[in-house]
Amino acid sequence: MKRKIGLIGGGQIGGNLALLAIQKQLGDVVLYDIPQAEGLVKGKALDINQLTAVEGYDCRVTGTTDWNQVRGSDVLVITAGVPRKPGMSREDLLEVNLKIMRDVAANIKQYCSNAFVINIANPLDAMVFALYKITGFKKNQVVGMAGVLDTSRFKFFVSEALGCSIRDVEALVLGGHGDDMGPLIRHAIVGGGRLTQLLNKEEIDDVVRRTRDGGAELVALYKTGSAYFAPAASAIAMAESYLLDRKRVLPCTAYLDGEYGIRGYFMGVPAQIGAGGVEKIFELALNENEKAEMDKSFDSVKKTVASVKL
Ligand code: A3D
Repeated sequence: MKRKIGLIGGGQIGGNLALLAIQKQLGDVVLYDIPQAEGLVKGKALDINQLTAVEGYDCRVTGTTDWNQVRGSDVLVITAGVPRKPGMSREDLLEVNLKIMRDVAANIKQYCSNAFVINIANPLDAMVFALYKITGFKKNQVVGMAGVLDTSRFKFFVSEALGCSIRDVEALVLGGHGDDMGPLIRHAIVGGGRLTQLLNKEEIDDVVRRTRDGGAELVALYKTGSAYFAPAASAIAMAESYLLDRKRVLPCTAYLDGEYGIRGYFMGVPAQIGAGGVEKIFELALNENEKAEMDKSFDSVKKTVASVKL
């Protein structure tokens, strides 16, 4: 039987998620949005369905404003929420997006109690915390997408700096999805060699700065919203690992229950995603500097989460 992928929010990222899910033939897609956006999701669904003949895809997209059609989804990806505009921080979105998350999470609880849920809406770490609390779902069933994207940006800037294939860059970004996210320089490997021996300090600082500002750089370019191609591809990698039980170890915003000395919060860490959802958290041996960076990032996450009134 085909799997069912529910996409909550049919805007820029939602539309790209639908397209990628069909191109990868992960299952049938339901693209949900509010009644004001009915034409948008019905249009995107029809448009994508009209390309299925080109490559012979057997999966289909349904655009809807009715939660009944989302019912029973195997995996959900949430993009319902407002994106940043130039000059805004992710935290500036908290109030407006929390209101949306209250509605979305209550419906998820009612219609999709067995789904694996991936949140993308910002501020990411606080929104996934709210989602977890409102649904009351198990800790392995709820996760946020940020680390795959931040890590992909990190790898891209490394490959650009070295002029080498991105395939041979191994790297990771830890921590919250904020301005103090932590690209792990010491753990970055290119073709078996350490990044620290391949680039000088200024070059590495530049890669780190561009990774941290990766989202803001796109907001400044787009002017009316934020990144959407790379965020969609990143969430699809997570959904795919769940649906196909790939057990990939991906940087995800996962619930920490003592790992990294943190309990009761969601933070970006390497996590194994398989049929059991978040099956395992990988704890890296961090040095003093890396621990300090993780703590700093955690302080920012705690501060935003403290403003989450459910
Ligand atoms: P956009 O194109 O505006 O789409 C958002 C959609 O959500 C719109 O179509 C809205 O109609 C819809 N929506 C609003 N309220 C509801 C509701 N109650 N139920 C269902 N749908 C609703 O935004 P986007 O797709 O560019 O971005 C979506 C979110 O992702 C924003 O919060 C961004 O900040 C966030 N984002 C996160 C990352 C991360 O890496 C974590 C990257 C890029 C964007």
